[in-house]
Amino acid sequence: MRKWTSEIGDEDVGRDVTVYGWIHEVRDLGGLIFLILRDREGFIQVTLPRKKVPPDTFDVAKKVKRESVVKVVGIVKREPKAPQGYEITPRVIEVLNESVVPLPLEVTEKVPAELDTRLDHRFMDLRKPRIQAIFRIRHNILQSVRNFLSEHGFIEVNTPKIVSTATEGGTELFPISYFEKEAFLNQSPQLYKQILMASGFDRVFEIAPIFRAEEHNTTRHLNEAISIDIEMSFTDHHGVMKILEGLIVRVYEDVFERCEKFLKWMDVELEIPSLPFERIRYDEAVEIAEKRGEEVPWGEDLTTPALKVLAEEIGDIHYFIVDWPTECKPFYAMPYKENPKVCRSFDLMKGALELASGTQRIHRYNELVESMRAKGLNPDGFEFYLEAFRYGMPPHSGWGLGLERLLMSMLNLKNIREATLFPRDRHRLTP
Ligand code: AMO
Repeated sequence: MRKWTSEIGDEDVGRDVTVYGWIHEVRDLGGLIFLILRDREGFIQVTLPRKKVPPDTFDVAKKVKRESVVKVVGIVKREPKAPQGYEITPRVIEVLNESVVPLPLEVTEKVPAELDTRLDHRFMDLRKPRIQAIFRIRHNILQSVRNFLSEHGFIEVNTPKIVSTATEGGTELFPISYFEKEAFLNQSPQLYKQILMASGFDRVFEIAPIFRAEEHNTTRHLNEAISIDIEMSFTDHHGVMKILEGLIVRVYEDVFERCEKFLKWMDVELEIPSLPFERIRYDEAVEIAEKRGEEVPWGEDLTTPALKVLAEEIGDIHYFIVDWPTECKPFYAMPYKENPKVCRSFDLMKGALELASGTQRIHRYNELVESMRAKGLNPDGFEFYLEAFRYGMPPHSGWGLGLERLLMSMLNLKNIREATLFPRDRHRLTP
């Protein structure tokens, strides 16, 4: 008998339904009370004319506090002025758990709140339909990713998050104590997804947290993020770029199709990108930036201002920046034979935001060891990884795609913290 508010339809008119939810609003006009009940799927108006409902039910409605959890049983009527076109005249209103007043945060959003206040009381912030929509869409993205990659022959795996080495240069590791040994939280499944290529899995993907001890507090960085990673054998970087652009388009199509209600809650109009994505070389990107007065010394990462002017020139679209200087990318990136200063690498951008990066990997043992040394790494610490390259490692490529960045760019969120339930940043360790 229980229905979500969204399930109430013409077939319920004149019948009894039971709904559960939170008291979103109370309008008490004396002899007539309107309660707006909110559940996961939307709202329903509960209308109590004093003369038409049992006196004790009317009394409960008189006293009920906003955000209390209630059960409502009553008859459905058509009501064009109500949020979903229906209202319930209740027989019973049972308060299952009363809320304390005042509320730490306004769910109706009549009073705007700072992001920090919202995150401090995140459980309450997440009650807002506009905010909950982000996570309903996120759920659909993940489903879409899993379907797409499975259809393309990828196998979902989980690799350890407690590890002994760094993988990505540039960001620091979080040290943890692991009995008598030194250990770290993993920055990326990089080494393990590569090892699985030596095991013959051929195509794997993982959706899991990555931990990065970024000191800087930006609107694009988290200290704990979710990365969608793939690794694929017998293909080069072009092969995995094709998978990546195909995946992005599929995710947009699926969200467009399945999340109409949530996109509406968020007031977002989705534009499905078209294939193939533009590819521009690193040196072309630098040239564009420099024409607009943003100097990028060759071999350095593109700065935020450089990416901003690049996005202004190219537009707020998906595009790849390919063929990065070898010194910009980690040790496992494969340099071009004909020009080892440049490697088989790419970043996927949306406007000025980096969504993903990937490379073809060095699969020959000697070259890999040499590349590690050139980057100042000691191969001894990577023995468990390097061993896999000695006994038949296929050529392979892969990428990592930041889930929060994908959500952020899709839904025009201004801060990456909006795209994660309980963000971990430079200052935030709770909730
Ligand atoms: P990279 O370090 O570029 O590459 O990370 C891949 C993608 O992960 C996301 N990301 C982050 N998102 C939020 N906060 C962070 N601190 C953060 N750090 C990374 C970004 C980024 O594009 N091993 C390679 C991938 C590969 O080559 O397979 C890697 O980790 O969206």
